[in-house]
Amino acid sequence: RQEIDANGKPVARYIKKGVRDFSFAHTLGEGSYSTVVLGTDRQTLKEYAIKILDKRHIIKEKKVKYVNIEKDTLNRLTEHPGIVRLYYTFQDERSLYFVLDLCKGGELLGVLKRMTTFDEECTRFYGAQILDTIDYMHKRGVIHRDLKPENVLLDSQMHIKITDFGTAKILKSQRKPQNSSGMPPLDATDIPEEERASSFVGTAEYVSPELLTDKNACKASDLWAFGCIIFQLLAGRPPFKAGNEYQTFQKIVALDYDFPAGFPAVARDLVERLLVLDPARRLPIEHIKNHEFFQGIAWGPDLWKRKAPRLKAYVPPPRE
Ligand code: 3S1
Repeated sequence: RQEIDANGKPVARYIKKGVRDFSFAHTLGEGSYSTVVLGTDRQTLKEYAIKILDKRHIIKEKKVKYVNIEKDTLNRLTEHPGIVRLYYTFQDERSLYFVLDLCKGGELLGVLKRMTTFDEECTRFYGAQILDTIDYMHKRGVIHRDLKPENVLLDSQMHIKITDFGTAKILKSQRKPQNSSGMPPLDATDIPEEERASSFVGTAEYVSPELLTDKNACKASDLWAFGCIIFQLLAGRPPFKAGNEYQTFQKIVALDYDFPAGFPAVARDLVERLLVLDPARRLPIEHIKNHEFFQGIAWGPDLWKRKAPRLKAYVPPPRE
């Protein structure tokens, strides 16, 4: 808002948005600690997804820290089309409000379930958008720690937007030290750091083995989850799945999984280089981008100008 001060000089005054600036419609989703509602800015008529959190419930359930992590990470990740953008936050006596990008296409998981599987072209497109977004997050010092097809939403263009940063981790140092030894510099943020009170474990099927054995997540933990997602898009099911969480964890730490018959060979090679128990030996992002599976992908901003491919299920070649 442009206003005139006491001396007659024009000043830009920022006016904080509040509950009264939006009209609320139907619920888009409900979680354990929040409800997401369709909201419209009364002035611009732009539609948003508004996440509403009950303050008493958040305090009672000791989730204050996670609400702050979500706000802080989203405020750090504002310049990328692959991340659900946080526009405004405000509160009233009862609730906290996060005004977010509306994702009309819903969850990638829902789309995948309707399709059963994705063909190689769809998997390449959605895989590339997810990887480009992970690359941006990691460069901004954020590890998501709970990547899965439920946390990948689709906008009206059927482009992805990653959500749910409540369990993300903000890395402290982002500096790469100079050295004169001729050795490649170690990136402190690539080495799992000690985390005392780390009781957090993401969704069982996508949890990395290092989280289960050392209680430590690093950037490469997101690439393990990425490998699980690539497998799931083509196979229609995640690689590690069992009757209960404990059995799923046992499969993960034993790298006990199989490719369905007819799984494409090039994609299999990529998944095998991502589902590697030692996080230090997992394919780094730059190598994933250059893997044959992603041949022909233009990385960077052009990836977000492309028209999404028509959804098609994977049809395995006939067996001999
Ligand atoms: C709770 C449970 C919320 C829905 C739509 C499951 C989150 C949800 C949601 C949006 C968001 C889901 C977040 C940002 C949205 C997912 N933008 O449109 O279905």
